[in-house]
Amino acid sequence: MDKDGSFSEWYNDILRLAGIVDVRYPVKGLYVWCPFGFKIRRYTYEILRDLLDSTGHKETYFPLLIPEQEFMKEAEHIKGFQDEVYWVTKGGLDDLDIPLALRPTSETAIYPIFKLWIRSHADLPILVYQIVNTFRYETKGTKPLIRNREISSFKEVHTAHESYEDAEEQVRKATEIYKSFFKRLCIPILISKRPDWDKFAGADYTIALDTIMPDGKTLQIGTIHNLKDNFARTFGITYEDKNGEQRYVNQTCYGISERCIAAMISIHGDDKGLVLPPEVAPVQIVIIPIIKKDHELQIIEKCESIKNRLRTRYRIELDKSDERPGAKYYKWELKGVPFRIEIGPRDIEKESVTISRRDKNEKVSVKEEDIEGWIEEESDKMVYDLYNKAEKEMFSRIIEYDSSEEIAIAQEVCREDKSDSSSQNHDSCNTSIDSKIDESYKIDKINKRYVYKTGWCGKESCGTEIEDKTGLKILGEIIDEEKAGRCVLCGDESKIKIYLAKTY
Ligand code: 5CA
Ligand code: ZN
Repeated sequence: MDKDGSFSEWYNDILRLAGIVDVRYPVKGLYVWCPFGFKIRRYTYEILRDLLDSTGHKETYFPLLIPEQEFMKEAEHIKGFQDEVYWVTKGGLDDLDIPLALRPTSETAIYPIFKLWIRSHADLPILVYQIVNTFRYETKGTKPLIRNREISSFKEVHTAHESYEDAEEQVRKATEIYKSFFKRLCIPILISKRPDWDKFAGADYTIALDTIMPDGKTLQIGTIHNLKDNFARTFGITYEDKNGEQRYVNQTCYGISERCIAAMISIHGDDKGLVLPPEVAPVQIVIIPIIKKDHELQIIEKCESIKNRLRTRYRIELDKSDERPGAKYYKWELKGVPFRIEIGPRDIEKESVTISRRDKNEKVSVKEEDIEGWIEEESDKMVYDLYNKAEKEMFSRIIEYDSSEEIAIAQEVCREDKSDSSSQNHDSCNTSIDSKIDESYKIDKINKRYVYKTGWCGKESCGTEIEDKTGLKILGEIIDEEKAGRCVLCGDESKIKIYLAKTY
């Protein structure tokens, strides 16, 4: 496998070879989770559940089917989703009286019930979530775990509050929760406020979390929406405040999908296969007996006894198959097992074992009685190292510019991209500026596919022209940044710093 050579080939290979998903299901955009992949999903979503449960969120379940009249209530929401909804129109041979939408997301399933649940300020805030499948008839190319038509692992939170300020506060809390979540997956993120034309359908504003994938394109791996009272007005969700007056609630919703697993696999994986943070690894330790003649029984016994000792604390496998040790290493490296313990005659003599860490190329001899302590410490170090490596890589791909000269370089990147058949719609970026760009600099840019940071005056007309000219997308206003600068297009003073990127 050659990750740097062709990322997209590497990605498809690893999904298959490591047993994450089977893409051969005969409906476009629907994928089968294989047993190993499903375990990664389980441990990953356990983190999410844990973070939500410990911050006052309650898990619920709302139905998959949404009656047409509820779905059609919120004008902006419909506009945003009408092209993506699957409809159920028949029950057996009969036409249904009321067509039913397969949820593309659950606002219109949940909010009519919020209306029934919420009476007074004492009922607020409400924070519920569900982890369900949703369906979106995606027309952009589908890609396993990244752009599904059945999103199998959609975690959606829906909240209701007394005031707009409370909703804003919830957006901040959600951002912190998502930061912790991605930190535990060792995924660095960029946080920005999406431009108005790119916000969630029906929202007041959208905060998005993106990460940079190995091919330099950004992937949106989470979004947090302040819905203001937009849906409350549509669905009539009111409460009686302390003075006995009826008021609309203010709402937020925020979601994460299996894209978090796509990002984790892509960012940490290498040419040997998966690299997984211990917390989500289905197998955390593998023991490999190094059998030498005459010692077989003794070695196997030692392996069994160490396994039994460790298995109360770790997900552990002992590989007693007939394969050669080299073949076993290869197999478990592909699966991203964080720690490999080898035990041979020499180790037994020394009352030690030989341990190696998946993300490092070294073997360490550890005293038998110290194994737990060592693993504990190295687990923390591994998480720290994985995160820092990924973050360093991410920052190395972000460059700041504020001249049109450098926009031209972005254009050049874009022009080169047109030769790669996967990209389309960038007809406006064919200006020739070869003479102005140093060749090696240009090639470096193209290979790394930079994300740009620049100024924007905030005018939509400038925004669309920046996108057109560069063939890149505005991710949004960078949160928590000094804002001074100039609009890269019109030169006006800019209040806003933005990221520009090629996106998934
Ligand atoms: N109701 C809101 C919050 S739950 C909502 O639906 N937001 S969303 O449309 O932005 O989706 C939430 C997240 O799901 C996105 O940020 C993105 O990471 C992920 N997502 C969206 N569409 C797909 C898809 N087709 N396949 C996989 N993941 C997706
Ligand atoms: Zn401008």
